[in-house]
Amino acid sequence: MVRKSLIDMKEWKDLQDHYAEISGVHMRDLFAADPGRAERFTLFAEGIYCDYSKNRITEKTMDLLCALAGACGLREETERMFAGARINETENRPVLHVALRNLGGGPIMVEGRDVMPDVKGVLDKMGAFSDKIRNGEWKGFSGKPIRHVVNIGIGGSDLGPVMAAEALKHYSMRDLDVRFVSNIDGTHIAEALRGIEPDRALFIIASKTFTTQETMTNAVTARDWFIEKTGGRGDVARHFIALSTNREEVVRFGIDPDNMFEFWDWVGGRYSLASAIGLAVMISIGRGNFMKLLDGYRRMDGHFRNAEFGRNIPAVLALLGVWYNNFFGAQTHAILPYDQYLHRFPAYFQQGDMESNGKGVDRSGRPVAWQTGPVIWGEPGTNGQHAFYQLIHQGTKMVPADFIGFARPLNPLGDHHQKLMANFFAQTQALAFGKTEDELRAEGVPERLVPHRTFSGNRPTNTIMAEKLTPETLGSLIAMYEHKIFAQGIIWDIYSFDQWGVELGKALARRILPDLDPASVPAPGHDSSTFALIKFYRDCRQRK
Ligand code: G6Q
Repeated sequence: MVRKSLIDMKEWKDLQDHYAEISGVHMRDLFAADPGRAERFTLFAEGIYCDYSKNRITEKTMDLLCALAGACGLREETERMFAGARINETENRPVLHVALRNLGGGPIMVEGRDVMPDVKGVLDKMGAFSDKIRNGEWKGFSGKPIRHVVNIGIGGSDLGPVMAAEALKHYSMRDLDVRFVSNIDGTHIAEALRGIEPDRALFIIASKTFTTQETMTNAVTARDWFIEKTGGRGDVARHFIALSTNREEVVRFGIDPDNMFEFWDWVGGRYSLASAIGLAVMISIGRGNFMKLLDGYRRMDGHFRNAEFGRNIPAVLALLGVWYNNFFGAQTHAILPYDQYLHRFPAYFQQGDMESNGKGVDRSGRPVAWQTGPVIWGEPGTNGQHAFYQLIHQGTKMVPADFIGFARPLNPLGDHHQKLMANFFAQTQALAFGKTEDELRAEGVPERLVPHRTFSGNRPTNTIMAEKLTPETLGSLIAMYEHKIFAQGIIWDIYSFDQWGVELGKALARRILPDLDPASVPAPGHDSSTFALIKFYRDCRQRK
């Protein structure tokens, strides 16, 4: 179905008109005029408290945005996703990460077959395996239990497990040492292998395709290291397992197919944490906690599927993102967790969002005439406050931001948490309300410093809170962002579940690789810059 161009929709034009009315309005005035504003613009669902009152919106804005979501078919497209339709049309696949957490739910059909028994079967297998690693029943070749778990993967097969292992470290089995290797740069694996006892190591080769250059190179290096360190006595099959969809390649690598944990082509890499790709996390936090994580996801899936747009946290966050991205011209969006355990959360959704919605043509293949996904970035608070927040407060760019925080600390130490949260609340307050020239003068600030110390305010933020960072909360937060990304993709009329943009660089790297061999004659056809760079590299390498 060819959809009407987004910018030709009546709902879009209504928003343009509304933008003209509201762009000069200050949040200070919106708050002053409406004592019920915070309550009006706060949602609470599945343990997630989402205050979006500090945005440049009125009720009319939200009504118009929700009307846009309706006109773009968000409800229908959501149902198509949950029903297993092939909504990833450029790869001709369904998009069913929601099936991975549909535990206790009904059947989900792909090509007339319920996928839930397979999902549960793999989860049971993961559970049994992680129990054995954790209780020491699974022994290395020398008879000792496993102590080091090294996950080798990249992109979607790395960022999620790293993020979740860090986020849930508090719940982890501390005497298991879980490490992650992703980069093709040999430094990554060289450092990751330091101090590992080979007879107590488990290598998890996490690759959906089992052909990814980085992962397979690192896997072969790990296998060579293992064989060398064990003097050939080590049993690769006891120390290497695979998370993959590609049985043939897994077997070719020397992994026992019984130790392959399967997932399916309807699980996109960046949406695969809840699949077998999460095994390192399950080993670290245990089967029970992993199931709680899935339950948090499931609850947010249900909320997104069923709540009306105006009461729907992922939909509201998506619509606010569209509001700033497409009407205010904001180029970026910051994710700012006030929790050290979430330090990889922005990086995880940097991929989740930018690989999904960094697209330049609509679903019919026409170049889009509107902005699509923003640049996603962020760091934990309060560190960021002492680094880049200056620009968010006083720079010339609008940077809409999500502030994420928790009421209860996992490490209650003195007054750390009270101070952390005081900063958390203060930042969104400062961004919304700023500080006026009059206020500065009343404080006796010298006139020449007044412009420098003025804060314009009116800078939008969402405050997302939960009682405590638990596996359930993390699952709900992840699903919240996943569905936000999906909803924005539908509104922008783009395919969010392919990633053709990463292919060209990979293909060119394959072509360049033989040219780096000093004995080779570089293939013709490189541009003059690339040719000169390769020459410089080869010359440096040939110097004694
Ligand atoms: C994610 C992408 C990409 C992918 C990696 C690893 O959505 O598809 O980041 O996850 O390229 O792929 P493999 O798991 O196949 O090694």
